Amino acid sequence: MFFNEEFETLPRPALEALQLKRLQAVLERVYDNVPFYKASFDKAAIRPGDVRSLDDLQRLPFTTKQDMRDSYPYALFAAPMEEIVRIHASSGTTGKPTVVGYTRKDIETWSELMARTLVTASVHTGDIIQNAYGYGLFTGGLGVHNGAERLGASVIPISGGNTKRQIMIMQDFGSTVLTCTPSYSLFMAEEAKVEGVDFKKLKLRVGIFGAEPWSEAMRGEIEEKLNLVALDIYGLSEIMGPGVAQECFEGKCGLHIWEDHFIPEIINPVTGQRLGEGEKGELVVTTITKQGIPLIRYRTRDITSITYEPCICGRTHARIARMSGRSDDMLIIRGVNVFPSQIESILVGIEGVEPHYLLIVDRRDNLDTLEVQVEVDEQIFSDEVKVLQKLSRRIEKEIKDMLGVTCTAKLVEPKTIQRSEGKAKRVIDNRKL
Ligand code: DLL
Repeated sequence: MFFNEEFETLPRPALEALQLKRLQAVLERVYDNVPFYKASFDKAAIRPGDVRSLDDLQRLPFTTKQDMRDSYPYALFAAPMEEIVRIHASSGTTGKPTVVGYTRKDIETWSELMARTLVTASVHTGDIIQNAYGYGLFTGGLGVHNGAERLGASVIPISGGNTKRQIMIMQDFGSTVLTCTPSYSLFMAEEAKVEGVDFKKLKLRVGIFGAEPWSEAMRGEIEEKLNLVALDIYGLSEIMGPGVAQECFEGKCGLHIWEDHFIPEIINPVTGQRLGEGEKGELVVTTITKQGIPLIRYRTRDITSITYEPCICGRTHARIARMSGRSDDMLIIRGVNVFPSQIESILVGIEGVEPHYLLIVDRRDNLDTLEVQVEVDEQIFSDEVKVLQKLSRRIEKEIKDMLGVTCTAKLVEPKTIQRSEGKAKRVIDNRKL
């Protein structure tokens, strides 16, 4: 099933020709309209006209989150304010948010790409989408919403939060599709259990989960608890919002990144050199159709790899692997690089351990320490101390064996780790304080 078959299945030579044409146009646009780009291209001694092939893209400088912060709020906009019809922002962990603006055409493109994304996840007219991504400055709610309307599916704009009402609505309205963060879906499952609601009796068939890192193990857990097919959706406000890349229902193996609008590259985050197919590194994206705030070689900080192998769904667009973390979320504990998602995979694989955890990093006597707080199920928690100790030792050993990092595991009572209705907070790093 396609939303726009012609573009979703463009043979690679045609896709690349289109990319080059669009790239050249966007470079002219930013050079003429955004002083930041004029300065950065001039500094690199490159003019838009010098880019004659897709390979030439590598000669252009990167754009970073810091560049966006320095341009707060509007200095990177390439369209006059009279043409901007929507403004979103993503709240950073520190300081001011990152601001993005959309022209009317940008909103149309986003809606079209989000509709394509939903169809890629098997959504069709007649489906009832319970959209529990937050509505507001965050792009999740409105992004999915516009795509659902563009597609012609029924969308329930419930937004995040009020979990009891979510459960009621999914039963009474017969929601067939759930869209929210993966952590929130598990919170809903918990709440539903307390209320005696059986997901097997609900109509939900597919969940489109993203906006935060999650693991393959967590997918298994969600699919079992919510009785649906869980698919991964990727996006970021700087580039557009949700709908930059989507895992297809048929293949369920990597996320198609919409290459007729975005050019992906994978780079070594330290050297900035481009990496080859299959190699893991930082995703860099160039937007080639955006008007409001086009970004050239934007460093997402997200770690993944890319493949151009054909996919059984028939789409020709490259696939990026599930994000394994962010280069800036990567914890370095006594010199060992660890992503929270790696710890999550280990925890979810251990019986009796619930997928709710918190990593607390500290420094004592100049040595880093890692405490892994994780919930265990009711039954284990009421077991004797010996059983609990054995489980803690097992978690510590598995983390040590698989990741090479020493930690202490602290088993906590069910439902004591703070739940999130949006993006989950998994790490408290006290070293920075
Ligand atoms: O999270 C957009 C979005 C909304 C995506 C709804 C998917 C669904 P931001 O708030 O700007 O935008 O956060 C973007 O979230 O750079 C990643 O680090 C992370 N992220 C998004 N999707 C995934 C995913 C939205 N599927 C940042 N897996 C990105 C892992 C993800 N991380």
